[in-house]
Amino acid sequence: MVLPLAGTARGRSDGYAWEEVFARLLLLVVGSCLSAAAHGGAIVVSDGTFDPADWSVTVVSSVGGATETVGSSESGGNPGDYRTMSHQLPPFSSIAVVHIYEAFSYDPGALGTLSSIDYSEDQIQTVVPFPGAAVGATFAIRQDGEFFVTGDGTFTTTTWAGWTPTQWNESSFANPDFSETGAPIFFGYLRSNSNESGGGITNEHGIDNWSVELMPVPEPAHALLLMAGALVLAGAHRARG
Ligand SMILES: [Ca+2]
Repeated sequence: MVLPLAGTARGRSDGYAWEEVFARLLLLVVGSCLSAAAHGGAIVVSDGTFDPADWSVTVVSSVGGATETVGSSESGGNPGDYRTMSHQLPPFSSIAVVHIYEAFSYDPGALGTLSSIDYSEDQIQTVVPFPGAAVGATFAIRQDGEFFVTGDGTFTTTTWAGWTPTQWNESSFANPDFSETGAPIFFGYLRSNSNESGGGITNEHGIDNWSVELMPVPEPAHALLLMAGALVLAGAHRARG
């Protein structure tokens, strides 16, 4: 059975056809811009369950044989599941480890220049080597294989506590590229520790409710195109009427 090609086979002898075709093409362009503009609002990426498969772990510094082991717990979080880390620190040792959430990246080329970042996480120490022991914490990003960190979220808490630092932008980091020519950006966090004593120590801690809120720069060009499309459409309709 052959379906009739309704519409497409109909001849156009009036003078408005090309105007309408142009208007429809523009509408298509406007439509694709609309989908991009939808990203003009904030993009929130968060993890409160911490499937190990979603995260990479990179030891960026280790002195004196310090190590970090990573795990997950199905209870005791804030609430439920959380991500566990344990630092084993021989005498006079130190370590710094970057954890990156690999399940999402922000591509400025597709989503637009990244304007600002709001970050928050919940922290806890579950096994402290001595009262008042601290764990170093910062926010971390990775771009083009390079790590950049910012903020000081060093914590001593032994109950869940939130770290909600100030809003960041490109200048908060050493040398990343948040513009449309920048490579995709990945997000995570850093943990560090040091032992300046002559005895080995272990420090166990956790993270929950890791959350990144990304704000792209609004693009006024889209709004202008939208207006142009609407005007051409209005013109085409007037011509037909
Ligand atoms: Ca949780």
